[in-house]
Amino acid sequence: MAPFASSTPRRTAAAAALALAGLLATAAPAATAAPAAARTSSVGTAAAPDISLTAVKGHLTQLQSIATANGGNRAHGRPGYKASIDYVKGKLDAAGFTTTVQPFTYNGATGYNLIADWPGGDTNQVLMAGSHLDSVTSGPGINDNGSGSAAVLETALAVSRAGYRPTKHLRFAWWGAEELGIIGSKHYVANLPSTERAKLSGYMNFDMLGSPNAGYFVYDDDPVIEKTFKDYFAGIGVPTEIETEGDGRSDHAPFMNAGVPVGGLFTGASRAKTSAQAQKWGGTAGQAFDRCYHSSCDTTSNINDTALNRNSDALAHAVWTLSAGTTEPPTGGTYQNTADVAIPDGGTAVTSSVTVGDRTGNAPAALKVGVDIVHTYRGDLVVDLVAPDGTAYRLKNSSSGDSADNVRETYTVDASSETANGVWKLRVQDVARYDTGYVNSFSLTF
Ligand code: DTR
Ligand code: ZN
Ligand code: ZN
Repeated sequence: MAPFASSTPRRTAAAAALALAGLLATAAPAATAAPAAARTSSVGTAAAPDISLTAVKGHLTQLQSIATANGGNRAHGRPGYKASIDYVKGKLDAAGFTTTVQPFTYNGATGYNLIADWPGGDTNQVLMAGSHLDSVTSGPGINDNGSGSAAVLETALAVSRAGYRPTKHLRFAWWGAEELGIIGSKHYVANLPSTERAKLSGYMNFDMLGSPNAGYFVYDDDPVIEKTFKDYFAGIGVPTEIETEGDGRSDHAPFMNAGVPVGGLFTGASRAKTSAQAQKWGGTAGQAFDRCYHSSCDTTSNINDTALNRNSDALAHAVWTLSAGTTEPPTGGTYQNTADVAIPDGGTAVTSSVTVGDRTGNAPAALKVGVDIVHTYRGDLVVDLVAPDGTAYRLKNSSSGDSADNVRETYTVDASSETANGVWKLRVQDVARYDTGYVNSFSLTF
């Protein structure tokens, strides 16, 4: 199915592609590693390797030890932060990355960003993945944000181990002083010449990936990056929600404000998990996603292994997928809704809708209907397209013998008797008991 755009029902014009270009970081390098040795390598493919949870947690153990040896934290301006930078940089230098330490000053203290470029790839299309490495002063910051930093680090090391040669140029980043107001990433973006900034094909942010009472939140910003993450989680049968704690609350904000396509993942902070979320994800309703948020108890014991594992693999999937080539958004008129809609088991029908408002005349004789339903027994499902005037077009009948999972199809419907503009609905009903699922996305292409 072609990549889609838009996480809310809206038309995607033939928007600018993700593919733009970039050069190495322009900060005055405090130190750089030797260029990568020649390697046997895999040419850009979209199949990311599994990211080892053990390896990611090994980095967390190191960050914990650093905090313990440096007053209990890894905060901006404290020795624990620079020691964290040195740890991450050492791993990347040994793996063949070209690293740059970008110093900045805030609150009278020197902070550092660490930028790691993977040699090769088209430097006119730079895909970035980043996380803040600093903690608050009150604790070691293992979930916030050792988890994101360790997952980004291990993914970068996996790129090196694979000798991966992506079409795009890969750049990884660890930011300083996020906890004081997203200071490090703001400094990086502000000091990146506009010609370099325009070459960033996307920035993905990973801040808190292992919250003990985890939720699975996907940033609702660039639609192509969002769909890459949503498809990954749908593929492992994990429903996601869009991240709503606030667009400006982490290091993707300065990139977004500069017009760079952004996305990311988040497992939740101080907000309490609702009962509906607990039903969907497990965990405890009424309890914060991370009860140790910004506290001294944010240690290596404050990690949900399953959440960290899933998010680390989703991170790698996005790096591989989005760097393997130019991701062209769909041309023509594609309208899509990616909001998850739970389908009651053996219950009433539910709908996902898209509103078309900028077309003229009737719909085409070959209207493409993209259906993505995650379900454990697709034979239970009856699926219809309902036109704005209420006319129903049967896309799929129930079939008791079809026990396979999921409905991921593009149907072609002769909708030439229907006016194009209006609210189109995908109607789904589960007509038999004991299997469950949800609508992951619905799209129309005219
Ligand atoms: N500001 C982050 C935690 C945080 C809160 N809401 C969001 C939304 C998206 C990413 C991160 C966050 C911090 O304390 O580091
Ligand atoms: Zn924080
Ligand atoms: Zn954070």
